[in-house]
Amino acid sequence: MRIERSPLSSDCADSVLVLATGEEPPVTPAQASNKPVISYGPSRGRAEPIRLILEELGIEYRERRVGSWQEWMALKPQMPFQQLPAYEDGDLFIVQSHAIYRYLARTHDLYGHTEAERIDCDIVEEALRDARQEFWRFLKGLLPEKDRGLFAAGRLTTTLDCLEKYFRRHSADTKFWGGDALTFVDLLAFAYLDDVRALFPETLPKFGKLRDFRDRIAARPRLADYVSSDRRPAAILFGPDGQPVIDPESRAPVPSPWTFGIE
Ligand SMILES: N[C@@H](CCC(=O)N[C@@H](CS)C(=O)NCC(=O)O)C(=O)O
Repeated sequence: MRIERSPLSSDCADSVLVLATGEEPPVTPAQASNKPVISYGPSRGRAEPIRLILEELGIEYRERRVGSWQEWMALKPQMPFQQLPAYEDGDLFIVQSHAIYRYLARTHDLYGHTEAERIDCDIVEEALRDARQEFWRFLKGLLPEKDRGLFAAGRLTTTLDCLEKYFRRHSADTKFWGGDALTFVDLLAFAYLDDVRALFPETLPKFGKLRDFRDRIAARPRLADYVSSDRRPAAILFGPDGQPVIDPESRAPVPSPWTFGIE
């Protein structure tokens, strides 16, 4: 976690936008207020669990969705690791997606109540980091098995099988991944499983406990509202050709193609 003066809330942010668009961006009521800001591209990607945590908590936020190469090239050198997402709230400025998730979890009672639950959260967080990375690498065409069917029957099935066995290791009636109550890893798991639902709708139902978990989280009132709203990006990420990979059930506008994304 880094705590320092935020580069995004300074005048730099406006100058970046001016550079990208050639005109002064309008100051919206949200920008004038004191809400946390998520900076990322116009896709779900690594920012989605941040959105899901804030939505579940009912915390209003605003987003800076970097939507062009020029805008990103202007912002990139200002980022400590030249990457996004970034999260800022007042004087707090955090980069590295998992540092952001854990910060929000620690400060909003979403990190388990016992050491055993926190260890479980950490294990599941790492397993989901691997699962999401593998999924993104397939979508980017970076895995040897570029064929959809091969991926679904191979790595995806193995990963979902491991996750399901881990999920139900204590009891077939498990409701959450990190104890008896919601934690941030449930929202991380939802982000992953919902992407699987969107792009491999025939595969997720083969893992009934995971499918039921996804459906239960999607039905939580605040998340149900978010998932069906146009606040949620339609694009899961941007493919190797720069085209957005779209959730067919999304109601949000489809972003323009460009190459910002996950390696
Ligand atoms: N470890 C970092 C990885 C961040 C990362 O790879 N960000 C990508 C988008 S998902 C990015 O900024 N790509 C654009 C670039 O590297 O120019 C995290 O978890 O935040």
